[in-house]
Amino acid sequence: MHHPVEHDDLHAELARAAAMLRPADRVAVLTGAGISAESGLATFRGAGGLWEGHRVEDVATPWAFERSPEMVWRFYNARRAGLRAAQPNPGHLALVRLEERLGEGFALVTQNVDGLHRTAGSRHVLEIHGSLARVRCVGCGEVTHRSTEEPLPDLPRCHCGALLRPDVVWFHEPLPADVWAAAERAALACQCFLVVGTSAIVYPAAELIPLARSKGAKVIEVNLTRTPASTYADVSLCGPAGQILPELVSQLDGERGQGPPSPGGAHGCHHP
Ligand code: BJW
Ligand code: ZN
Repeated sequence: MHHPVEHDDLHAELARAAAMLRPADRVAVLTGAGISAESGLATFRGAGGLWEGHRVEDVATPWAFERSPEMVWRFYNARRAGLRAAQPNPGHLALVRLEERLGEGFALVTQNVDGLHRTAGSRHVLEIHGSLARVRCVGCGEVTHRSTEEPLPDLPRCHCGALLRPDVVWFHEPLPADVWAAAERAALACQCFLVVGTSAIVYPAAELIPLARSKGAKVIEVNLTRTPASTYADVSLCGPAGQILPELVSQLDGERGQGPPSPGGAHGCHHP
């Protein structure tokens, strides 16, 4: 279905966003599961957001792992397996181009544990919720790289005999202090803060948005729907990140891009 008015709106909003991004030489980006949706990876919330009938808040906790490490490992082994078929999409690649343009002035803070930003070629990536490609021993604390290409046992164990867990951040756990400190610095220092594909309800990640804004950064949001971050956004670009981000980054270089995203793809914001 064609919605010419909404497309004109999106086109005007894209131009406004590009005008905010173009003069900035320090840009920080916060991404969430939505940027990997077009790579075929499930998001946590919304349609299909349940896993074996559990909410993420019930699986991604230290207590779930104590009670049922088998259940928690089924969840993470399934996601590691899902990654084997997943490729970075044009949204990830557009952020690589943005970093190439900005160099040291670019920081990418991601809540995602899928590693797709690095696979795409992004360099300054801050993985504040950890990585599916690492395990950590609950006994001796050793952290080991375990490629997602390699299947793990149903209940993997450390050489010390204790259980291994995914090296990710569960609810009620602290974020890795050094990575989080760098994320805060990036949010405080940037002139433009781009928020992509996150429901913006998980803290402290969501705190970065008002933090950046409090220092005068322009906030640009890219999402299929409105979120709590929309309140802080100077521009909300409603549509799939894999279409919006390439268009936005192309406009920075003064390219015409490929015209407005195709009908049925990007369109007006849903109000959930
Ligand atoms: C598209 C799209 C397309 C779809 N294009 N868009 C302050 C206030 C209130 C609560 C708290 C607070 N501080 C702490 C809390 C508690 C808690 C919390 O935030 N709870 C909230 C739910 C209320 N936070 C914590 O517990 C944190 N820890 C902590 O604070 O510790 C304190 C402490 C200090 C000292 C000692 C001890 C403790 C930790 C939070 C960890 C979150 N972990 C998870 C799992 C990681 C591992 C894994 O991946 O399994 O992180 S939960 C899950 O949510 C995952 C995600 O990174 C995170 C955010 O989700 P995300 O990425 O936003 O995904 P979705 O699915 O929610 O949204 C997708 C979005 O994309 C949607 O908006 C779509 O519309 C959009 N979209 N397709 C563009 N194509
Ligand atoms: Zn160990």
